[in-house]
Amino acid sequence: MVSIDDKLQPILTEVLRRNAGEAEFHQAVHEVLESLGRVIAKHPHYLERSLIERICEPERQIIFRVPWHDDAGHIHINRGFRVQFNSALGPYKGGLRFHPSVNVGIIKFLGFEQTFKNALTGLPIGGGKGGSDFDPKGKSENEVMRFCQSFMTELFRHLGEYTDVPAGDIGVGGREIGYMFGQYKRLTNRYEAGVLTGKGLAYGGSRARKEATGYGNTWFVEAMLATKGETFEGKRVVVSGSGNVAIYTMEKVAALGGKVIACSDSGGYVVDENGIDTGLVKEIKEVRRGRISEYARLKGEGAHYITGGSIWDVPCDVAMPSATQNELTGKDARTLVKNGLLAVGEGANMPSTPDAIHIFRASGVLFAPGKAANAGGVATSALEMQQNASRDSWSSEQTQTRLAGIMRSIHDTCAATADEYGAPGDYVLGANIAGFVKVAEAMDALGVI
Ligand code: NDP
Ligand code: 2IT
Repeated sequence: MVSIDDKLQPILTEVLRRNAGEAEFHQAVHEVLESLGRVIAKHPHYLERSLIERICEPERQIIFRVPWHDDAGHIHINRGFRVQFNSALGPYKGGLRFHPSVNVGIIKFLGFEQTFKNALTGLPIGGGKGGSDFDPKGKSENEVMRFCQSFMTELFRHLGEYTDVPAGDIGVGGREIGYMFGQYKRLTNRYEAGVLTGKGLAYGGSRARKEATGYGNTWFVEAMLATKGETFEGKRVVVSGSGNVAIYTMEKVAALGGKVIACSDSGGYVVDENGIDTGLVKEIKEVRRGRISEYARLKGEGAHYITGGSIWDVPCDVAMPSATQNELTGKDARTLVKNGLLAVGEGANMPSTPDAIHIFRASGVLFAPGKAANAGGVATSALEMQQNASRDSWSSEQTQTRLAGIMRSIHDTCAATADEYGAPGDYVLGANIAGFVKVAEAMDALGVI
């Protein structure tokens, strides 16, 4: 890891002490603090007014029991989380993750990142994140529904369109949001559409929300490539994952003339030199909830499935990690750079390890950090909240035009901030500083609360 400014070291030490064992949270805080040395040199009041310590401490952390019955009548106990990280800019906003790996450190890192990401969108949303160690894989529809209902039976008292507005993340898509919204409505006897986003179009969802994260990341990378006179046309692109973010990244990359040659899930990866057939991935993942291994069997010639090894061994011009945190290591980064990599767009949250980021930055690879590049999902969630508040429903074209404009503006803000702080082309520094300054200014104005 890169060292941080001496004046910030005691803050990091205290975060590590106070949040013992929460490795992912430590990593996320370290990365942001690394960028803030230049800010406190210019604006010492952020340090003097303890704004950095304050921003690292969540406003509220909720941990609760989630009991549910499986189809055979057995009782299971999962753990539910909601970390309400920062509400200086608006109601807490951020997804819910259902995955067996979920723990408080993971939710905290996600909530911390979300706070800066949401600030970068320019929309009035604070940061939060939640979820459970529940594993939706292999569960029946009824089991998923009962789990979602039990989860919401506790969480609902902490939510509200002016308080905290969750959405999806890993393991939580339209189906789960529907069950949770239904239970919230039943418990409160209110049709409070703006309490959750990522809703189905039939009951208050926004057009283009499902596509937003992947499309947004692709537009961000397109803008970054343009600074070097490059486009997606003819580029070989590798996208990890095959869930919501990955699918719509692949769709947009192909629409812009790129060729996606590989994608994955936690079992392995597929390579298709003819270009991944996004329609087939949607059929396997969105309809059948199957495994990516089925892709090679169904597609036939030109496609093969590989277990073991790393998807980042596949030579490409652009890498778009869209599965999970720390999925792209220093070793992977070295391989990618050796194979001629031009750009990285992080669709997932914190998918590159600190080592990997260091290698990309040192090699002159265009690198778009997740908190900027994948902000299109939450930005469109905020547009969903706007539509709900005005009891309106926008066309897909109108929503996508707003989203494209927001992604362009995030790109330009990161680039301009990096220039201002003497690090042209450093989107990590640009995103961390621009996000931090926006939140810190609002916190300062609101007093010591
Ligand atoms: P999905 O659940 O739709 O898909 C997740 C994909 O990543 C699946 O292919 C899954 O494989 C793979 N994956 C998940 N966990 C692991 C793991 N531990 N190891 C290997 N592969 C894994 O989630 P999303 O597409 O919504 O989310 C993907 C990433 O994007 C996450 O980091 C999320 O935080 C981030 N993100 C999501 C946004 C959204 O709007 N949904 C917005 C911004 C960021 P398998 O099915 O085998 O588990
Ligand atoms: O990480 C993220 O930005 C998300 N999972 C989306 C959050 C949201 O509230 O739409």
